[in-house]
Amino acid sequence: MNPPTPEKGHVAPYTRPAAGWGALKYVAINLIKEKVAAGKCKLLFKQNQADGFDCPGCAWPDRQHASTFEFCENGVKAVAAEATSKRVTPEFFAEHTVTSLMTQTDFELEQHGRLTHPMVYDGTTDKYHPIEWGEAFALIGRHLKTLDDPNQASFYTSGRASNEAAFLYQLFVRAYGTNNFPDCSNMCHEATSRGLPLTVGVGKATVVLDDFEHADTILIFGHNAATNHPRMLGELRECARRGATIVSINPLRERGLERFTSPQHPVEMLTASSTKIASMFVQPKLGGDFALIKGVAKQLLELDDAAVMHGEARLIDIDFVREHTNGYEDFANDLRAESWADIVGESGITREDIHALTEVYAKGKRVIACWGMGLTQHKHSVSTVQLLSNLMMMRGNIGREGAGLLPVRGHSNVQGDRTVGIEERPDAEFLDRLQASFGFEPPREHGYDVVNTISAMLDGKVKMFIGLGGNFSVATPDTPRTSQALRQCELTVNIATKLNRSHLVHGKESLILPTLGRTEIDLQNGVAQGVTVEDSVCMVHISYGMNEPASPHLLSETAIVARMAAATLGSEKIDWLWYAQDYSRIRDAIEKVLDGFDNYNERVSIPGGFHLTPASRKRVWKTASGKAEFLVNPIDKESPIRRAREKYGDKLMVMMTMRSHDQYNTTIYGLDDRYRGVFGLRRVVFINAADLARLGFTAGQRVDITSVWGDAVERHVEDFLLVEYDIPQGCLGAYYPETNPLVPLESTGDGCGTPTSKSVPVLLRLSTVQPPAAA
Ligand SMILES: Nc1nc2c(c(=O)[nH]1)N[C@H]1C(S)=C(S)[C@@H](COP(=O)(O)OP(=O)(O)OC[C@H]3O[C@@H](n4cnc5c(=O)[nH]c(N)nc54)[C@H](O)[C@@H]3O)O[C@H]1N2
Ligand SMILES: Nc1nc2c(c(=O)[nH]1)N[C@H]1C(S)=C(S)[C@@H](COP(=O)(O)OP(=O)(O)OC[C@H]3O[C@@H](n4cnc5c(=O)[nH]c(N)nc54)[C@H](O)[C@@H]3O)O[C@H]1N2
Ligand SMILES: [Mo]
Repeated sequence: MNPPTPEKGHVAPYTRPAAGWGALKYVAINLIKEKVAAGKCKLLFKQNQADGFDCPGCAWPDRQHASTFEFCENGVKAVAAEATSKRVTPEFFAEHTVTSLMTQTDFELEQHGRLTHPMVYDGTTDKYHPIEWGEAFALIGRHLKTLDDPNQASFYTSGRASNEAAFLYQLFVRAYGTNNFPDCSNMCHEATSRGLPLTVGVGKATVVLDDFEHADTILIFGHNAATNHPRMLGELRECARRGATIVSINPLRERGLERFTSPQHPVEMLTASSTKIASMFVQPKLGGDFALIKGVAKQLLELDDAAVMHGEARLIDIDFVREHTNGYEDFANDLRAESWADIVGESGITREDIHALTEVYAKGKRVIACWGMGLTQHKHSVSTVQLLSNLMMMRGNIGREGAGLLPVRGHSNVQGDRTVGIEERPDAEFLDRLQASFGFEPPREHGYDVVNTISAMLDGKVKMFIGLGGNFSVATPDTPRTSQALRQCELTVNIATKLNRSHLVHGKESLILPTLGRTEIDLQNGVAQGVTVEDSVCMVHISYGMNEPASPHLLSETAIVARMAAATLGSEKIDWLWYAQDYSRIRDAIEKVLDGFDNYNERVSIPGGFHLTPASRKRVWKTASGKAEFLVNPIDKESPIRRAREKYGDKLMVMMTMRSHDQYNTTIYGLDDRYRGVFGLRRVVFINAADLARLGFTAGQRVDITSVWGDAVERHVEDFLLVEYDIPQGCLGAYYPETNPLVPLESTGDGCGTPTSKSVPVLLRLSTVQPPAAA
């Protein structure tokens, strides 16, 4: 993990609207800092265009790929980071031991630039040395072939991998014999992917972008759009200007949802005007959404009861409920029995405010509910997502124009990767079809997810790790234990564009395999290949790289996967290299195995691609009963947070770990979190003024943070600056990944296995680390 280096920054409230000139300035700074060659700047304007590449930034959809350049500060950062002219060469590795690189921060590691050669670790020199590609694949094949059991290897995927690379990867891994597919989704929207199928049948969005043009009410739960999906603000701006009601349900009043100056609108830029986005802010306690949504549902029911009594129009869409759903009576009875005291106590929202939110919801004729990590990284995330879905079902807000569910996905192809088979719990039908198409018996036993992979490594059950992208050692919880787990492996392999800490926290043997980014031209047999992704609203589109590759030695992810497979399994049964020579062959194979991909090659060649329409959008319910299900879940009185509170009283604080404005997950671009008014600092902890007073601290003091999970493992991080902030009492905010050492591996969401990184029980004490000398 990062050594605590003295940080010299400052805190100053941000008073301007989100985006606008502030964002433009940052774009220019990024391009200069990354030394992006002038010719490449024009490529930024090809982002998400009909003939351009798909932004590797996030999974937010775009309008038909045909609008004028959709400006997005963080998309530009992602592209600039990939297009940087800085290089991590064999000479760089010759100059640095791995031990010395470990002392650098994640920010510093990121600054070295793009990897250029395949490298192998040499324990005698503690350095990485160049290796020929062929030798690297042979080493992987040798290791995989000598394991006693295929389940001793685990195969990670980060959500940038294309459908083509991911499909071939899962084919290789299943032909090899395991379902060990940990992926970033396990730490991200897993609660959505596990929760929604049980209520509406499919774990995906039921809306498309056009629905925003018809919605009159938009509920945004636990999602920081201005930073993490900036293009979404453009959509919200249009909604706000049309008069739609936008509600932010978030412990923080995130700046971007207050006011927004659209970089797409010159008049707004020139006149320094802005659009007010959210008209209502509801600030629940961390993890309080379940109780809050239950309160809204209960209130809605009470209002509906009153309407029935007075012979007025009902608030429940009873036709929808009767025709399309199951379990409504049990659900309603549970709501009636729920105590208001528990609802108010657990949510941190007053009865009046719950009433006000219910009125807004009930007034909406077409409501979209969006959510992000604020809902999915808690113990009760699966039931929270289901409850939200039930609330939407009460008013028939699913499967009609302008209304529906929208889980806002993170990585640009995290959803597509799951669709094409990156799934540790594959369904039988998918495996049957793989078997029929490829003639091997795929393993049926479920595999390890992220957390189980780490535990299995610690237990010596997993000995080999391959990462298709990502930064496993840093993105995962319980950092020191995860590091230990990786170090115990026989071989770790990372397929990556840039150097990161997971390359340094390695197994006994280790490979770094450098790959093309999505913005780069991918030639196979002299023909440029496109790759496809699925965005947050299930649109599948193709993307062609436009930049020269960062090094002539790079291979594409698809080629790397094919060559690993050939070196391990041979090419008699499946001709791996044939697939990698022409990606349209992989798309044909996907079409055979999966529904919805008919004429895949033809349909992705149309600008904008095609919609992989989920059945729930058409009010077809792929549940066991064939109906949408109202599910009953209680407010949990046995949570680890409650137990910790009983033990530590009001000293116990609950901490969320979240993103600052200048990072992409574990990639730290800079040290500012502009909209939250933090500059040059990352080791900060946001705290309410009343808590500061109550705990006897003052803003500006430095604290050490200890997590109190209740096992024998000691978890703390040191030297964090207290920043007074508008955050509910008892709650803290700090940045990921610096605080990942505090997230216990065993603390996962019920029914999804996601680390509970938005509700960590912690204690604060004044830091024992000496403050840095005054500058
Ligand atoms: N620039 C940039 N873009 C990104 C990323 C990035 O790191 N940088 N990451 C990508 C990825 S993989 C993902 S998953 C997404 C993440 O995008 P987000 O889902 O926005 O993720 P976080 O930054 O973790 O922020 C979570 C938000 O949830 C709120 N929150 C925390 N706890 C609770 C709670 O209990 N209830 C409610 N209602 N709200 C809560 C926080 O205050 C914060 O506003 O963004 C994607 N896009
Ligand atoms: N405490 C805490 N932990 C969290 C979260 C949190 O909110 N709090 N969020 C979780 C979430 S939502 C997610 S999605 C995960 C993210 O986990 P990961 O997906 O594992 O992490 P990233 O930081 O996105 O991975 C960045 C690395 O990917 C590599 N890379 C970039 N582009 C490419 C490419 O095109 N191909 C290949 N092969 N490699 C590439 C680069 O080497 C870069 O260093 O973290 C999770 N961890
Ligand atoms: Mo994510």
